[in-house]
Amino acid sequence: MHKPLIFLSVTATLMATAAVAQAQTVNIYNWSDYIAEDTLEKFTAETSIATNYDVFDSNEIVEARLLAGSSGYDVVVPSGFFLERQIPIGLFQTLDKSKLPNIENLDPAIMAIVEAHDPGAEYAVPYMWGTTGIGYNVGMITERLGEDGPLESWDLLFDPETAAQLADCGISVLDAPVEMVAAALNYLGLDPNSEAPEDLEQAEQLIGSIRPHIRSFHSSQYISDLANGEICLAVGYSGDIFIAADRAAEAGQGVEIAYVIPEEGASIWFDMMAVPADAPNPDAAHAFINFILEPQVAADITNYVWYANPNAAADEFVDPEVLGDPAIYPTEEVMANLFPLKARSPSYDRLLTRAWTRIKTGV
Ligand code: SPD
Repeated sequence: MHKPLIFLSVTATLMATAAVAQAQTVNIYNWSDYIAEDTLEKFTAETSIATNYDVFDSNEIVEARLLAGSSGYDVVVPSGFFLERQIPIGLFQTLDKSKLPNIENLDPAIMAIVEAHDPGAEYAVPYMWGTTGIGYNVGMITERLGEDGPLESWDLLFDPETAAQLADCGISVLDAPVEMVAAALNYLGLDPNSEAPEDLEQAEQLIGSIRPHIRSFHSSQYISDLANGEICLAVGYSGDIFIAADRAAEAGQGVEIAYVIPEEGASIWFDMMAVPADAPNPDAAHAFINFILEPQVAADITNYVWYANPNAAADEFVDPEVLGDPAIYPTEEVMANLFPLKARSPSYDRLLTRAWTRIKTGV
């Protein structure tokens, strides 16, 4: 039996609308272990925009992709101190704030800090933020250093005698030259953002002095290595260490992981959502960014990855235990001990890259 013509026409229209909606895809390039399990699914359910989600674990990688051009990404999430130097060379397009009504949820105090990277939030808005400190295996470290070990200090890493005592259980540091050198400069009492070649030389010497005790340079592997007891100390990103601690606790093998912002201070950073100048689908990019700025969405991510979000309206949905943890949401006192990282100049970058290669290769 033939269907009535009107029925066929309505069906065809509905199918065409669904096809257009489905045809929209947003291509996202974000840090690994940095989103809740259901964030993308919920975004697609709410907007009918599909997602293509890739991950990276270093600012250098995302910068290289952007500089090569035609990355194919609609949303990328570099840290503020990289974004700051990527804006003037035209890597991003300005945000259309009329498509970001949820921007009003952002915390003015955080916006005042990221202003240094992108005045007026013309190109980017913050995604999550955190600190770079030390994660350690409580049992393994106290077994080697006793109860009086320098558990609150960068001595754990930068004091050659202490590092030597930990070498057998495994020390991992970030493969992130800016951050590792900044930590070393700060430990030496120098400006962590210094670009003076003689300061870099001192930092190189310091890291060189503990180089024989470092097992690996990696910026994401330490999560599972810490959780599995493969290493006992990692310089890492705050939330990543908490993820490791959570996985270790879930495994129930008695591995306890702690995160410390050392008393000498640590870097604080803000990862920023931006739209590449040649993004294939800027509309979908704005829809995604606006979705992340929803209070419940931001809180769900924080509750899953243990990084602070910049969304003031999200606080009521964040687990009180997370919100009240000064290692995730630093108190003013902790905050006073944190130093923001600044953009590096290209000429300093060349020196830094060479120094970092020498450090890693041990020559
Ligand atoms: N697994 C998520 C890691 C996020 C780290 N952000 C990088 C900050 C660089 N300082």
